[in-house]
Amino acid sequence: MLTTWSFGPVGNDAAFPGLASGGEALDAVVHAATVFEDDPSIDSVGVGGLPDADGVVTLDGAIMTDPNRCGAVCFVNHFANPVQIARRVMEKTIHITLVGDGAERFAEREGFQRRELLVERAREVWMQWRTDPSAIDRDMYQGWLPPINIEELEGIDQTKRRGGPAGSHDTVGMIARDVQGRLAAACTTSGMAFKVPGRVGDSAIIGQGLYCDQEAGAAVATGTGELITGVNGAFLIVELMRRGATPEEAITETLERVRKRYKLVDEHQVAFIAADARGNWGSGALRPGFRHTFTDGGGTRVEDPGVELEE
Ligand code: SD4
Repeated sequence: MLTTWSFGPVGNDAAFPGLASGGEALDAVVHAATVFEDDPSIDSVGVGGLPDADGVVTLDGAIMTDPNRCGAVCFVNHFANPVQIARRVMEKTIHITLVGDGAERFAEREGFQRRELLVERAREVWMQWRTDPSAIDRDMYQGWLPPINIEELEGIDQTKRRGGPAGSHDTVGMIARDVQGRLAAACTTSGMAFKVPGRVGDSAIIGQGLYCDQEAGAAVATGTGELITGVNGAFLIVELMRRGATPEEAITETLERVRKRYKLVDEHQVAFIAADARGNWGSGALRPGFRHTFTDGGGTRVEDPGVELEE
């Protein structure tokens, strides 16, 4: 199992025993995603996620094993486990993506329980942001605290330290490979903190935040969604692997595309994890600060990525 960020052990360690005893990769990524989503101390997914500019927490999540086997939900704000709901969309409907009110009514019909997603700590951070955005500890949230509008983006001090620190929390993406060699990918997020209400990022869009094809491999993204969307990041990585690139080569080329095509500011970060169909895997980030969590029979390790494009 390969998971984005350094808080990966809590999900990997819960899901890996099932994988090791012959369970399906798909079950493992759903299990891990649920653990992250239910943990209120992780402020970028599920319960405890930071809200949008209006103080409302909205979640996006998706799951995928193959082009004809994927599901997603976006803009869910009364249910804590978007990846589980995405799996139901995949298994029980002819559709791939449900959003907003329709996704919530579907979840309700499927028996999911409504839950309050905004926890006190997240509400306090939001209040602080609303009162004085400059008082937010940008070091802590660097990498995913967005410039909200073009004016702010233009005003950002380009000399500030770039990228997110090792401890920063972010969207959780997971790739699992089971004993039969089947791959599955999942991605779950509360999106950018204090985003413009209605904004949906890359995480639950098939091809952008995640992609999986048993013939080629899987990739999952984290970071500033707007930079990932425009290059179809996860899809691009899988297609490069299909043509023979290693996971690290495919990630490097995709990160270079992002760097070339966007005007990057201090807050921007993009990172990917990827695995090919043969079981090779890798990770990479635009800037320092990203770490992945890898679990196999030898245990769980939180490690620096193989690629960091910028110092
Ligand atoms: C998004 N990629 O909504 C997600 C969130 C994230 O760094 O990973 N932020 O843009």
